Amino acid sequence: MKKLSDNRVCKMLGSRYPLVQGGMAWVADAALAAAVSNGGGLGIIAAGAMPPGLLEKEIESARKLTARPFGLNIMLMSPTASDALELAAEYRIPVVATGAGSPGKVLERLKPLGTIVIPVVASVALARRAEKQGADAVVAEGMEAGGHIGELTTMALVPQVASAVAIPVIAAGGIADGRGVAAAFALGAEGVQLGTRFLCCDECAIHDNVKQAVLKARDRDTSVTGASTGHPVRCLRNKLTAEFEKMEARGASVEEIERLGTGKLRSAMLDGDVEWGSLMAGQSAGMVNDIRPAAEIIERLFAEAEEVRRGLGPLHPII
Ligand code: TUI
Repeated sequence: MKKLSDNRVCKMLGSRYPLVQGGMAWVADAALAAAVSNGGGLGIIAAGAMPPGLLEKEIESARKLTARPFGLNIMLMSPTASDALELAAEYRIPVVATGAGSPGKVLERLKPLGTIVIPVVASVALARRAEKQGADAVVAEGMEAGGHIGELTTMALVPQVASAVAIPVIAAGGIADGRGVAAAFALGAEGVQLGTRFLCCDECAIHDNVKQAVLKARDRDTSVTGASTGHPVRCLRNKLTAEFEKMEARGASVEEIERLGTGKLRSAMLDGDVEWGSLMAGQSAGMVNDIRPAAEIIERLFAEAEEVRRGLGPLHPII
């Protein structure tokens, strides 16, 4: 029987479980990353649009909070992406994840240093390109995820990416419990990435209003806005998403739509503005029903997944 220690994602990340925490901007700080790494997964600090001085402090703080490896997420559309890249190199961050763009420059800069680079992709073409450019693994993120998303569902994306590349595939989008973890592995993934589930953990420092909104959310409480700007984003529905929908329906300009979004993720996550803030969260919000320590969430996910795996009987009637 395969041992958990044979898992390529665990080996690559130096983690007990093949789990990566999503690199959520204005959410994923040193405290969250350290809690996930201490709990057996790979915690990630999201550089987002953080000024370099602040990001440096977060990296140093995470090093004090955990002796385990942790990663850095670089959002490629951010104006501070190149600063984050230089800090990743300077601090020899062991794992760097990228999102919202092509990771060519990150791979060029960090591969010679031995950094594990894991681009988040939303299509087979980008997964193939990332592998050719030297990526160590890819996160295949379905449109069930929160924040900036692609077009394919996790169910359709993960097996197609897994067939297209030889490097390990980490599934993301719509996973928040052990059933999702087991399903991801059935689709060909060797690891999972969860974001929304970690919004509701004790160590996540976001405003309590947002945690309560996630706990309250049901299956149809997210919506995708911004498709007309080329940057579709999934959030919990509120006054902001309703206004986006109105603007898009009347054919507002990209500039006008983007202006409405400016600063709204920060005002949600830090100030708790759940009416007009951008409550980026995935469709799995409907499955998040408690706030627990990160380590307990991780243990529970894999205990449940193992139960699901063992409980799967024959998948067709035996004649
Ligand atoms: O990056 C994410 N999710 C994010 S980033 C973010 S911050 C933000 N703030 C305001 C507005 C918009 C974003 C919030 N959520 N997920 C990873 C991801 N990457 N999903 C989809 C992609 C992606 C899309 C296109 C990756 C590459 C890509 O390539 C385009 C190209 O250049 O070929």
